[in-house]
Amino acid sequence: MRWLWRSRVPAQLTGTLTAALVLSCDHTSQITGSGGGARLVVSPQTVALPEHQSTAFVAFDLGTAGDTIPVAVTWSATGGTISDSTTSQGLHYGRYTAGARAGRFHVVARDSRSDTATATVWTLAPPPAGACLNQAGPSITLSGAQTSTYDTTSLASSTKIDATTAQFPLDTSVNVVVRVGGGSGLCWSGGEILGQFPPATSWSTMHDKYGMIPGSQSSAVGVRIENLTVFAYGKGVSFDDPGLDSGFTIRNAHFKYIRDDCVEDDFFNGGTIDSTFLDGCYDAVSSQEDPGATQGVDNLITISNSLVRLQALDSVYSGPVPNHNAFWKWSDLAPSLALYNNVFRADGPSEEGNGARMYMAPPPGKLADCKNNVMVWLGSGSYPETLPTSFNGQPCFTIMTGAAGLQYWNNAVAQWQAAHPDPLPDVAPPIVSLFSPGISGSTTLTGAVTIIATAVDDRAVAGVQLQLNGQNIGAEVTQDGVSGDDMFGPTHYALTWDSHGVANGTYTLTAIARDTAGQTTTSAGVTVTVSN
Ligand SMILES: [Ca+2]
Repeated sequence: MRWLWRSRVPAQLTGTLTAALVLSCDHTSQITGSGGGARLVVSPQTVALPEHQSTAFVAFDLGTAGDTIPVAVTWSATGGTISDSTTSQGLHYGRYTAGARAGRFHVVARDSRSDTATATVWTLAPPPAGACLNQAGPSITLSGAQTSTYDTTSLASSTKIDATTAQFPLDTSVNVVVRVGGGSGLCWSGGEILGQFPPATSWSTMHDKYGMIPGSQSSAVGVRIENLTVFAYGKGVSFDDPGLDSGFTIRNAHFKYIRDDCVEDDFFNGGTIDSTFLDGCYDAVSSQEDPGATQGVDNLITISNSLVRLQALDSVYSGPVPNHNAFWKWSDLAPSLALYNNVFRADGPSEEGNGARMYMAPPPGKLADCKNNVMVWLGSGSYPETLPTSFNGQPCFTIMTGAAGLQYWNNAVAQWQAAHPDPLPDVAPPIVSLFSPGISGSTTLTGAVTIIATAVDDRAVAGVQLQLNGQNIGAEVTQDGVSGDDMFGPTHYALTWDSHGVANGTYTLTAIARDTAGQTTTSAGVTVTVSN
């Protein structure tokens, strides 16, 4: 569509107006009027701004030829005030000042024909300042190796749980490692929740394994979760109560190899994820209603300064393995998103599509604000969905691909790790399973075969040694796949081996994974037949 302008548009608004006009071609639902001729437009259509801050809106009638037609406009607003400022060459300006309450509000322009156009204003609460351990309130300290769950829903408001040295390598029978609740303004800082579930563990088992559930039938309004590591659980953190988990913050956290949702927000609470590394998720953030969930369209989730990577898993909800789903698992009833300064990485498309409400781009109509995000796309072809390149005239997503994209991601990870040193000893051995044979591929080995094991560590895998009946075959494999979503991608260690090296017969194949601290784990055995 080509727009013709009778009036000169001020340079500072050109980007905003262009974005708004493009949007208005696709999303006219916010604009009502008599139809048939000019229609009233307000721009920008969606804006986010801090409490008490001001921003400009502009309204004009848009002619059928794409021209602007001078029009008198009256403004009204919720959540703040709007004052009529100037009219120039058909562009009618209003200045909106946000109030002291965070939330979703509206600005309405009405012209002399009683046509109206509505814009959405997201008023942002100031992010929590400083480390939450510095807040005033009662203090609890958890130290060293933890041998049981931490489960309390009776904490006083503003309680600080200092888990800086706590490590939870709990038995795989445990479903929820940490629950905290009871009051508002709780603070959890530090600690490691270390799963020991082999990669072959079924998705249905992993689905019910939670690192942390704040609230859980008790209040955790405004909970702050900082410096937490969760490795190899089904969920990193799950907010599971409508309203009781509102206003959450996850900051400086590291969730690695998460087998379902890295962050689950299926009751549509608003919150912030900041400076956090979601390091291999089946789904990155889920906001898809559970029974009992209420409307979340007035809530906002802000993701900022974070790294988010999807990881193809060996045990999945559906489809051929390995695969992953999407960055956003999102309901129409879910919150909107503000995305600032994040780096995302996907090595392939989502297994499930938009029909399953899996979105590789911000879900339709859910972007409240966006600036300076990078999508590292290491799959084949073009990115599977359309990412917005700009939002209100500012850069929103830049796509990087190939070697340059991988380098950009690796640099971002190195920077995050340098800024988030891990002071604790590595106490968790790796998790390891055989993938092929095991989950995929023939158990009859003939001639040269490629054997693939999947190994992941809370820190780093040093190598994987394959064995037949306890005897090494081949050298230790020290490098997993660099990129890709198939069985040769990250976490997958492949050995090509000539099966003529042993006599025909039946053997037990195992894989021994070793982490950089020297701890080892031997996989479950797979019975194979060598037949040459
Ligand atoms: Ca380890």
